[in-house]
Amino acid sequence: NGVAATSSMDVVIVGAGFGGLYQLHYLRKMGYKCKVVDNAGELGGQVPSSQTDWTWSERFPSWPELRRYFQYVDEKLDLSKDVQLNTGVKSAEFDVNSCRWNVSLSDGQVIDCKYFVLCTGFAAKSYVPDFPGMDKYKGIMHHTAQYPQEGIELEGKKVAVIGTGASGVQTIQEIGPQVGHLTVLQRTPNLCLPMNQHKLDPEVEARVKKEGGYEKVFDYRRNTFGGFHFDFLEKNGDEDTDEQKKELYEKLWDGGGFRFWLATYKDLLFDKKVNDTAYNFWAEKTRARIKDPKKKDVLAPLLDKQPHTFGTKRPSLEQRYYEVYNQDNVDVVALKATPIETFTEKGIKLKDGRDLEFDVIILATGFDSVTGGLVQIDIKGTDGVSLADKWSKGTWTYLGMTTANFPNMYFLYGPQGPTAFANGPTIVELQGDWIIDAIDYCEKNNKKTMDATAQSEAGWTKHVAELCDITLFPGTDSWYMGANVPGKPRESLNYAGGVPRYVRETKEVAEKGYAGFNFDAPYDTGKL
Ligand code: NA7
Repeated sequence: NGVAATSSMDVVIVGAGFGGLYQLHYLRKMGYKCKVVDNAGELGGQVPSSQTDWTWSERFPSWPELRRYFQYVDEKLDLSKDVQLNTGVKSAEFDVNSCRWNVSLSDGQVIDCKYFVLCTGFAAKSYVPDFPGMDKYKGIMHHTAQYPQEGIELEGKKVAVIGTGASGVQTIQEIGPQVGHLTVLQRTPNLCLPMNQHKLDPEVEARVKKEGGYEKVFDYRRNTFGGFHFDFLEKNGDEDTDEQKKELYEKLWDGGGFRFWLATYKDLLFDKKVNDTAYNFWAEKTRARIKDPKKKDVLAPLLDKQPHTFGTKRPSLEQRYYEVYNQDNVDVVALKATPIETFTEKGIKLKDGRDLEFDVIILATGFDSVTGGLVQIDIKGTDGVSLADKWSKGTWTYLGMTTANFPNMYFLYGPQGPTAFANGPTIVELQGDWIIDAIDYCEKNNKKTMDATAQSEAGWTKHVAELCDITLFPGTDSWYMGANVPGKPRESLNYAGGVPRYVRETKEVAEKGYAGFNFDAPYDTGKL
């Protein structure tokens, strides 16, 4: 629309995490001219995947190891030459005349491209609550997503952490042993599970690789509910006696990671009574680790005071989280009983009159998850309506990868896909392949545009809601339901049907010649 493009591409990809780099690698291999842009100063961002000639040293790798992995993949696949870092997308507009996207970057460049692929991840926009008096505070304050890379000297300091999601838990267990005094301000306890972190034996890893073990795992993952290398059992909770349940729970607990959540009875997330047995087991295990009876009740309440149904918020994986609270210099404030009255120049005043002073406040308050990263970019479709406006009262997608009136635009790891209940790399590969195939289909068949119909996105949106409504998820306030950010529409942001069903449904659409999409639809060019 009269915008002078400074360069022309087949595909612009937003985000240089695993999702974006996957798109770049395969689309480029197929001959498409691609460019990746990312706000960040280095590649990375999401969890790694299947570069099988890399040897991981730990079950859950640290950031330095992830960074080395990305450097390795970058060198091997020569990715960086098509990646522009430290650059954001300011806006993107679909030109109905040329049927191409004009993508405006923060450095002033405008790229015109046929396909616009958003791989921003589900946590691209951080969320900071509007606490009273926040601007009065004169000390050091950071959201976890903007925490300085070089770190902050915390030894001997009085520190507050607000929020106990995955970021809060990780922060608390890391800094607890370093700081002078730590106050955790917790609104809702996190039903954390043992990470069971351990070193990987390079010899064992080498053998597994040689025997094709990695490929087997990658194949298997596509057939499990969460895209992990384990799955729900074939039985419901009431098929087992209490003793059998206990035995199973012990086994899952020892296995660590998400097993206790996603490798258990298949009705855990459907039947509250079965769920309660898991909650009780969790509470017993966790309470045993906390010495102070008051802290016990705040961090791991008994069932009659349970904060939410087990597993309806993402349980975080912890290593020594609960032991940190056994230190004398660590306090926890239950914000529901004792809310924040105001921030002050030196710290935080609570409603019970306590005036706490802090050198550092860490806001582990999460993200405007799943949709926030997409709608914060000013994207305008065929009718000039922005994505933010289109989704202001609720999210509409087809297959969790496209949305009507935004032709040739795809997103992955976003709303209405199996994003939050599932393993990131699995989803990024499955959706990534689907998007790559769709682009290739358009090119091979000389299609100028591919756009979801209003009807098909209405059908998918209803389907996603129905899949969620029969589970226990809607009963809990969580970012899965858009309920963590005041004013955000409450809806299922995630596809709760599991990975295999999602794969089947999306594949079927492709096999039917991309049923539910309009190709080369005429747009109102405003010329009549
Ligand atoms: P999360 O998991 O959304 O956690 C945010 C935390 O911040 C959570 O404990 C919230 O309590 C708390 N929070 C949010 N708003 C407030 C206010 N107003 N007052 C007090 N506390 C508040 O974000 P993370 O960054 O930890 O993790 C994001 C995901 O990344 C995670 O799920 C993993 O998949 C990886 P609440 O529970 O809402 O009461």
